[in-house]
Amino acid sequence: LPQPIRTALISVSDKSGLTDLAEGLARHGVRLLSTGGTAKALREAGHEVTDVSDVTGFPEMMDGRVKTLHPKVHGGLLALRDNADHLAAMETHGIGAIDLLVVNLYPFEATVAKNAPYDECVENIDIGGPAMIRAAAKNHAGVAVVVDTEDYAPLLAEMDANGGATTFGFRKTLALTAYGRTAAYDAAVSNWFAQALEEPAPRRRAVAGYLAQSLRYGENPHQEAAFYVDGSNRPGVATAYQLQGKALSYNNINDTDAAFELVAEFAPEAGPACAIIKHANPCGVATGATLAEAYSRAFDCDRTSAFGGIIALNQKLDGATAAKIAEIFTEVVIAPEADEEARAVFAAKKNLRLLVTGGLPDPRTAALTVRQVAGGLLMQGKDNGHVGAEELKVVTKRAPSPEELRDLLFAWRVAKHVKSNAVIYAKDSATVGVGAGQMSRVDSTRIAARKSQDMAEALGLSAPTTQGSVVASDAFFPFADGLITAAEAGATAIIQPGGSIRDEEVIAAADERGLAMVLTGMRHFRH
Ligand code: 93A
Repeated sequence: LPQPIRTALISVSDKSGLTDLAEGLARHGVRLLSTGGTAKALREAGHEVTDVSDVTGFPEMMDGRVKTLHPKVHGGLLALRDNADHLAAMETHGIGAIDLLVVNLYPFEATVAKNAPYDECVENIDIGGPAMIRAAAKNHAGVAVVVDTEDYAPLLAEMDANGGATTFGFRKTLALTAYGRTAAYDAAVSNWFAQALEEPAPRRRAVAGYLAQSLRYGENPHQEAAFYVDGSNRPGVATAYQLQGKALSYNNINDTDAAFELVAEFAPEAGPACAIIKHANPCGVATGATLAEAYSRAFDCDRTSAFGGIIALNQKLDGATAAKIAEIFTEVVIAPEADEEARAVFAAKKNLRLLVTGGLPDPRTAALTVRQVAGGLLMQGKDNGHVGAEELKVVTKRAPSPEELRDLLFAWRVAKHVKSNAVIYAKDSATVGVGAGQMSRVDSTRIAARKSQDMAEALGLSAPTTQGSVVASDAFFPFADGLITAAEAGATAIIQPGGSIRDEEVIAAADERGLAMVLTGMRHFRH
């Protein structure tokens, strides 16, 4: 049955759209109750308002921590309209029914995002707001609850269509939105504690988010999709701003994230680096004397796959690099910044999306990753593992040369961002072959070598680019076959975790061929 709205309680931090809403409600003769700041704003706009403190008989106190937490408010929201006991209790205690609740919460997420001090974040944890929202949503049989300024117009349209009342279906949808909001809000608070404690706490914290962007479709056009923000953005974790190009798709966001996380492994102070991503795997990663050179070298790893790719850079995008990138079709370019010249070059490429982030995420920070499985979510701490040169264990007769060591560490960083089974060939701090996502390690080893051979032919080189390369394997070689394939392709050194029961066999195969091999003791599965 449509429920008429006679009394509304409005308590909003975000005052946008407030006067339009009040005018719409006034048209239907709705009586307004409000908290301090909201009541003031409404009066200034010429509306008649009753202060909640006049309803409760208590002033707002303790810096506003207690303003609506009172039986006269919660009774008015929770009482069942068709229950004789509830109506009698209202009568006895002088509680008036509240038919509409409009609340938007203290801006906790925005306060955290602007890097506010600890105490300010704590003060922005709204208590009374969520309590009212949850009460009103529970009582959706009789009460409408609005938590988003976007819902003001639909609410007024609903009331216009129903003579000042709302329908049950509409109130149910509002309740769905309301609990989604309070869940996301509490998840943001929980995430913030996890950050403050510098632990990802996958066993303890809540996971939820709020809608940031509706997407045209998901991985495929017949799949619905949306992008949710979980409120975990924090200093040191970059957020992207799109400077140009059409809206990002589901796959774009996924691939761009993979690209930027990978390039962030290369600190800008250590020199320019570039990663090119296709289907969430790199098809080229390189450093260079200039950013343009880093891009060219990354491009040369696999020019075929780079077409329509996502490019991530670890330094400010300049005009020369932009001009090189613009030579082929690219979906997205992401960089910490982009100079005027680069922006001008891309301005001519209407479809290319350019994103700037203001910085690079720190690959060592603790964070949480979430993946959905049937009936639940799998959570784990993000793979922020890192292995330095001093932690490597040389297991072969020959130790790697300084150049080999540099390339081994380079390849190892890349391996972490390649789907398992991951095998990466690298030379002079650039990938020359990437084997990703195969069900057997030896296949990844073969595919990467094969791709590099194709590339050498395409570039008109006399020797395969794997000649004199090094190889990283994200997990141990279960048999010697993968290592032998790599050696036959021209690799001279290997980095891998070790730990196979056949390690000795693998080490012997390396020694026989004069290869240097180091063990990391840490693996980088990515499934
Ligand atoms: O500090 S609170 O958690 N205590 C309360 O009792 C309470 N009631 C409403 N914050 C409370 N609110 C929040 O105040 C609302 O959720 C809203 O965000 C804000 C509106 O305050 P004002 O009308 O004074 O601007």
